[in-house]
Amino acid sequence: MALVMCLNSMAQNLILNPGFENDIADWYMNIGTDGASANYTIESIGSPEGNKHFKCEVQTLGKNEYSLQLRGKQFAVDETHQYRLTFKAKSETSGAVLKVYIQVKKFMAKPFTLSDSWAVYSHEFFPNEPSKQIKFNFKALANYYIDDVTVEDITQPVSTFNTPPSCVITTPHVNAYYKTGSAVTINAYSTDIGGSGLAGSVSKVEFFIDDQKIGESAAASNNTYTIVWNPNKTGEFRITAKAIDNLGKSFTSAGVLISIGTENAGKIGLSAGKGKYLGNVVRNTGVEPTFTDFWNGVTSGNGGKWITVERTRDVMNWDMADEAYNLAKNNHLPYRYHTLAWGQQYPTWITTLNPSDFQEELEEFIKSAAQRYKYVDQVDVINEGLPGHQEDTKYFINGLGGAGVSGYDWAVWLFKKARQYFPNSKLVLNDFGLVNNTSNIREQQSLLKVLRDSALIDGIGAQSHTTDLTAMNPKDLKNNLDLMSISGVPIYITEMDMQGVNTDEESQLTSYQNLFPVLWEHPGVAGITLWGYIYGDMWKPDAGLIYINGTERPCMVWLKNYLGKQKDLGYPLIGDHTTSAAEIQHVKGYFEMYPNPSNGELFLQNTSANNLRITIYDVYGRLVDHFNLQSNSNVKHNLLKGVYFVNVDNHDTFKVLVISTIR
Ligand SMILES: [Ca+2]
Ligand SMILES: [Ca+2]
Ligand SMILES: [Ca+2]
Repeated sequence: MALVMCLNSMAQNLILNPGFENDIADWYMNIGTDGASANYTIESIGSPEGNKHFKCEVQTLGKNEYSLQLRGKQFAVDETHQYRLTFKAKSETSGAVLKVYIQVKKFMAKPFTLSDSWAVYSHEFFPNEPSKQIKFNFKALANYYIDDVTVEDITQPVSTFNTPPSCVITTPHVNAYYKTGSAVTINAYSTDIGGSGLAGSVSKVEFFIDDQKIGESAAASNNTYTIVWNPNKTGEFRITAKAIDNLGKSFTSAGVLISIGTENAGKIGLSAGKGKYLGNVVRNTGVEPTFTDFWNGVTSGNGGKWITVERTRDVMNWDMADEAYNLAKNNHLPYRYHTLAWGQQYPTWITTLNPSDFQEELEEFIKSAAQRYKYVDQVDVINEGLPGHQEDTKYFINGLGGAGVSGYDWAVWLFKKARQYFPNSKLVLNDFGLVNNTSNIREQQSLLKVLRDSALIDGIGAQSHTTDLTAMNPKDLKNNLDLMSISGVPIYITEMDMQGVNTDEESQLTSYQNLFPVLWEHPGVAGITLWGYIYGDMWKPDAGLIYINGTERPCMVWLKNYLGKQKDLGYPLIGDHTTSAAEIQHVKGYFEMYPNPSNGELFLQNTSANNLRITIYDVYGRLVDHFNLQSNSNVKHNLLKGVYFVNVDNHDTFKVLVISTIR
């Protein structure tokens, strides 16, 4: 990006009389009428800037933190710009807190703990109102000294660079399976925002099967372009989508490998047919027997981490990752690879490598993972790379070229290698502290911009563990998801767990009821992965949804009910059923049986005005049960794993598949 117009090279200080050189002009000193008292003076010895500085000698504190306050004049700001407040200060009482309000009406504040010698303090912010005002609050019984107050617009210069459009196929997922004759709905999320260039628009998205164009769409709903493909042959196919922006620049999505066959497709997980996957994690203890009763996406919690795979240099161990991957592969579920680069769980031998050896080893790890796992829907390329999150991210930063010209050369290296070796996977930047923290989102977006400019990013991974999520209010969560969406790529909720604010069933249920729908229904969220579900046997033990004996916690009962009520879109993880389309129609006329396949609990519902005689047989024709089902009523029946035939009124017989039984 050589062509950069330096619009902001002459940043202007928005504070009048910023260094108190005109004494107290343009500043107002407040002393509350609640008993607070202080001496406000201008001193002219020892100023860090110019010849004068401000001093507040606190004598008595008031009731409120704003009882003793120095405030400047209001100044206008652009709410889309970023600003930086800096000032010099000290207090003879080291550790005294100076709290600064940056607000006229809408609350914004930052406390600073002062040292006993002059130092520079700074804080960056995005205004949440059209005018701002700086207000220093003196909160301790101490002397405070202030000088050189500055607020500057630090918004990055506008670039003439045209960022390519994003394009991410959100459904079907990699490894999806359809029975011939089923329609395949292809959704591509595409925008022309989120890069360092000016925002543009998407003119159209073209769709391809094995590089043959099958159609295009110029109309988006919530940034999603859709076509329906009716495959007329069996086999494996590679779907891609190509977005073209208003200036003619294009980008072709990562591929999506799907297969079409003659066997029936499974209907797996609570969200089958409900438009998005709801996945879970396979822990070190292996695949939970009930996993596919509930979940239709898979991540290995630890198996894919570099330390697990290559604890000893060049000795690869994929056992744990294989187990999770095979669960996904065999059931046609989306698989998330977690993770290529994490500054916490990495082999210790990498810390002593020189950059060239480090790059060779890391590339070998990435290549090996990609070669071993063909059907990976998403890759967490970097995990927890935000500044301050994992100190040892430094090994990756130093080993991969540091910040460099882009500011993120090390990260760009990783995403380029991931793109090269995983051409059929979405590349995701994963971190915690996003759903609940706008500054972290902004920070992440400075890297996302660089990746968007190079078309290297397909998703924002927001971990959403209980510590971030459970106590949030729905409005803040919605706002933060909206903010994430301005990066122009889908959001993947990657490690969700919630234990409730009181760590009990009731508050957990409240958290689920308040927050899960915000995540699920947000148009920018492409899918959700939970981080465990068995109570006591997960990273956050109290965040479980089911007790070890199979009893569901209230949030699980609610979750099933909530998802059950969502509109049926025919994807994901649904294709044909164990009954034919004609049978289903007939069934629905007077009798319903669900879920099918079942996890052992089968609901039989008589929707007719007459009582029905129900008889259940197993595959050998042996009678399993028989009973009367009253008009307009339903019963829950428990069955062991197997295939059964349910006969209604000695007339219609329906097949039900029980794929496992609740323990
Ligand atoms: Ca001064
Ligand atoms: Ca563009
Ligand atoms: Ca190696």
